Amino acid sequence: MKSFVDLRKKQELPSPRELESLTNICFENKEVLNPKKDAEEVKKLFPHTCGMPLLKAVEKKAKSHKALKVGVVFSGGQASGGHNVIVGLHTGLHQLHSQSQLIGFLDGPSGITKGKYKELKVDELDGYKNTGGFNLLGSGRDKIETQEQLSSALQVVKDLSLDGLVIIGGDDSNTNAAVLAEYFLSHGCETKVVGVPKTIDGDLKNEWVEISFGFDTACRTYSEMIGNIQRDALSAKKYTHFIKLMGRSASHIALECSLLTHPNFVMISEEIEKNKTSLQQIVSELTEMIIKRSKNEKNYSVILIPEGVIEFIPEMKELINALNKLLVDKKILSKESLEQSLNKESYKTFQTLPESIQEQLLLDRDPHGNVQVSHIQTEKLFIEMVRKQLEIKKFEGAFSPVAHFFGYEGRSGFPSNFDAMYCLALGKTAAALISNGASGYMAAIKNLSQDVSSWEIFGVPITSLMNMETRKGKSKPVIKKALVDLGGKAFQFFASQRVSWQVEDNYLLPGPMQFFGPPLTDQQRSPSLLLEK
Ligand code: FBP
Repeated sequence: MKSFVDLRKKQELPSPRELESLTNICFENKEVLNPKKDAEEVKKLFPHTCGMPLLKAVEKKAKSHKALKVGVVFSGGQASGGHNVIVGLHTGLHQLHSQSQLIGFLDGPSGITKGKYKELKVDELDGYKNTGGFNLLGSGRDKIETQEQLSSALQVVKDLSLDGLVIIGGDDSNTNAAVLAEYFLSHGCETKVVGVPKTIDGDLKNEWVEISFGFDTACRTYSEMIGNIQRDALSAKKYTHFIKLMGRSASHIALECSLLTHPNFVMISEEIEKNKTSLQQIVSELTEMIIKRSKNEKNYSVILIPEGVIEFIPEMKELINALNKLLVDKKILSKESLEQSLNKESYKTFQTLPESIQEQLLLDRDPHGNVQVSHIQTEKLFIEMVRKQLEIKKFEGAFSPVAHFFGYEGRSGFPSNFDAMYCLALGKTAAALISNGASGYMAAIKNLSQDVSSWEIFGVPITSLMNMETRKGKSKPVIKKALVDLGGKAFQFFASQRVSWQVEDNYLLPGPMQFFGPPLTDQQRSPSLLLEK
């Protein structure tokens, strides 16, 4: 008997009509796309790649193509579907010419600068089709930005005579793709650089990129677990579940999971920031809900907390910024020295926090100088603060909190059918863009809420998605992170429902993802993608 894994690896999924054979498509120039903000500054930094046209794939009579040699790299956190991007890229390159070669750089962008790579052949790739994770090549969070790194990358792609380089990554990695494309062009290097939009966080999205790959799988994985917990809560009727969900900044994952599961309480960081809601206000709202439910004999609830929420709570943001600055200035941070180093307000905020959270805030930062939000136990912070508040209110009901963190388990599972099809198509689009000589472009597919046969294939100039932002004290060109749009249809729908979710139990239990059989209608597309279209 064949195992699930064997069947899944062999499963054929439909492809957009235009990508059935890459010998039959070319790209038509559409309107020139300039950055919507800071166009002049971006143009100065990207003289060769700013002001390029949008490219749209159109069918044409088949013609012969030359063999291509292309490199590919994973950059940043895992997201399900990455292996299919590589399978799609390999398939596309081989449709163009049977002698094409695909080179995989190992362990992320440092694999490019250090020249660590392996050739990817069909036999090996067959074992990775429709699987999650990035273990075919490994990944990393290094950037290629110093002069030394840029010139090493140039030397490596020249030594390998690469026609193209595909960078599979999020906003920062695609910014890096644009930097490399510009650098290669300004040094007379023929290697075309193309980016592919990846991140479970869902914050790489815009007019052209409707969704990043990995988001759908991550949200369905978390939602299955949330649904299971909801059923457990309904059965045992005794626990209050505080579930922190991954998503470094934006709350797209929390919003999507709430649309899929209808929990009792959901924090949306962007709304907290807009309304300047304080930590104490959030705690009071939660406490009120717990008391109200307890009066209705519901000593259980399910609460979703986005990973990045503390950086959106005004007084916490101020405190974190002050601590970050002290760390950048290399001031040694001990709890004892903080009274002198922080202003009065921030010190007061710090003191209201449970000891374990105080310690986590003083821990080391990531390589970009950010607090490692996935390491801060926000779920425990809320539990402690709600417990205190309930004591103050002399609550007589039962409060038995359980803390959960759903994060890494959502990034490397078998991709949903949507992510699997989307990624194969993104890989083929990247191959087609390189074969058409495009550099500094991101592979983009529109019409994703529709049937695959009507998906539309584009190349979007990455510079058109950029603006200038201050990073580590310096003004830098970057792709703007897309936060939850509070005026958007997905958030508005959620906002219209959430009050009833607090009191009644409208839990949805989505169950596990389905991979075989007729598509289940509720699993075909992400609810926020459908609502926003
Ligand atoms: P990417 O933006 O690189 O896709 O990664 C997102 C993410 O999964 C966040 O949700 C999370 O905060 C972070 O990575 C965790 O990073 P790490 O894997 O370095 O612990």
